[in-house]
Amino acid sequence: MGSLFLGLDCSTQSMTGIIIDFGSNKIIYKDSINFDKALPHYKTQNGVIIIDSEMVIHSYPLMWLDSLDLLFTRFVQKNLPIKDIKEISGSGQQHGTVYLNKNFEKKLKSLSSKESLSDQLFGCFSRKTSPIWMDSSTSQQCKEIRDSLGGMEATIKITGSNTFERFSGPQIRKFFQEEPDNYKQTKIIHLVSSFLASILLGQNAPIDHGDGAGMNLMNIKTKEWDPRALNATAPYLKEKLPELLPSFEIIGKISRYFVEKYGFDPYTLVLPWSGDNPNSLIGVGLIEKRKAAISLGTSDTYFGYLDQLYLDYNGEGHVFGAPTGDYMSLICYKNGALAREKIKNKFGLKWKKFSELLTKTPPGNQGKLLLPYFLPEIVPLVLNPKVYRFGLDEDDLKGNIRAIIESQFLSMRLHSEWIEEKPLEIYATGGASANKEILQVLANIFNSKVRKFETTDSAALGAALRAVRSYYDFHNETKTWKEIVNTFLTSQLSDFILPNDDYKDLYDDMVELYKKCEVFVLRNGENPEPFRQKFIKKYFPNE
Ligand code: XUL
Repeated sequence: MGSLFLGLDCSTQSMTGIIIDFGSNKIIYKDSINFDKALPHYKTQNGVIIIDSEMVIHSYPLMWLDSLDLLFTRFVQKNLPIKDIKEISGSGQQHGTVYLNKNFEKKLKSLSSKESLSDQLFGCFSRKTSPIWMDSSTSQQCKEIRDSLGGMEATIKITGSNTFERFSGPQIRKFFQEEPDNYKQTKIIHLVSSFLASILLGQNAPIDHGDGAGMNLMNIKTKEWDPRALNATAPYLKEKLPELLPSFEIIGKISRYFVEKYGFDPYTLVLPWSGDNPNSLIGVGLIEKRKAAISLGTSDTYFGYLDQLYLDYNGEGHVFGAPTGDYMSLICYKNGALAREKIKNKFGLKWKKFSELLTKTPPGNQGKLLLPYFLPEIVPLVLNPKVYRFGLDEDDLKGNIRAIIESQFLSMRLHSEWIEEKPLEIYATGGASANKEILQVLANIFNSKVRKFETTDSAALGAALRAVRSYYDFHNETKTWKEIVNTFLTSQLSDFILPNDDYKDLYDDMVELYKKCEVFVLRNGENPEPFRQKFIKKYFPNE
């Protein structure tokens, strides 16, 4: 042993750490601190606090700090070779912002290993909670910023995305408008990723180009803060933002706090953290075109690697920086794991039974369909959550199980059409990717091969692999991304799930049906019922 790398991931519901040994291509340790369970005094539900209905959703930066201390305490208890860790990087849920006052950096530089991070940094916040990606309360600010930038197309051209409620810029504007004094007291605004990188480093860390692109503040071409976007958002904003940096540039060595408290080597290098999706791109080895990944976590995301900038002028998708220095495309759904759980829990099922029942209904679900807006949705934009059912009874156990899974993948297929290239292969990751039955539905709907990995924590793994790449680069021993992901991930691969060609036409038609239902409900389109009846007649003539 000797070349160990640590990848951390502060996701919506937990803090995960993965230590890999690049010499032997093995994950030597993996652990996760679940916020609700391990830190119950914060009273979060699924890692978040609902401040106002389902629109204002925040979390506690202090809780993330406690989880980091807790994770490293476990490393010590397990006698892990912490000293052999050469470099650390991390991953954060994207878009969330952390607001810090003038005490932050001073305190960070003088942390005592005798006390916890949260006790020492308690007084350093100009806002106690952080709005996170699930927050949908900034429609007004989105409009104001978009108008000021010259409309949707101009906004997409400048920042890589239309303005979105969860993006950091609109969230910062809302804070400035609603709490001007606290905004004034704010010395620095971090993303979840750069906040935690700062903690490891002991001083303010930069925001990387991957996560920076999810703010509506970074110019997607120059990868610098865009003065027009800054002006449209809040005054004196540039002074309050860290610098932007490529995600592969090492930013320094680990802070003394972690050396003294947990036994890290003082020469352990730190790489900028990035967002969970850019990290996952590497964690599943997506470094070439014609492949896509689907992450089935708290949020469901569909993303792919882009070798050049390619924008979605429909305004639903995003372009972020990729850790390779290129770009990535992404669409994001809020009704991911929590929507699947709503159906599972409604019928009091365990996942095993849920999967078993999923195989008991035919693809196409006899024309039964639902639109799964249990929570406000991002794609398509739905601010008033409601579940719409077509030919499906609310109490139909098996029908609802298939309907929720089919609806999620039909929506992904429909709304990823802007990426133009049909993926030849889809890499699946995130908690629900452990479920083969769900992945079979995915393979059939996209008519594409699906690759399932042994580890579902691609964000933490991606962070560790990014650390590998930059470490060797730093030591003038360049390894290509291909070499790194192929060497490491080949040993992690588990299964291929093949599509069943018999269902190709059925799902081609069902995407159309799904689209009609969506347009009917959300945009006053024509009634989809005649089309649905035709679909039933064609594929389920005996019903
Ligand atoms: C991506 C997004 C989510 C969060 C949380 O744009 O909002 O995927 O990163 O996972």
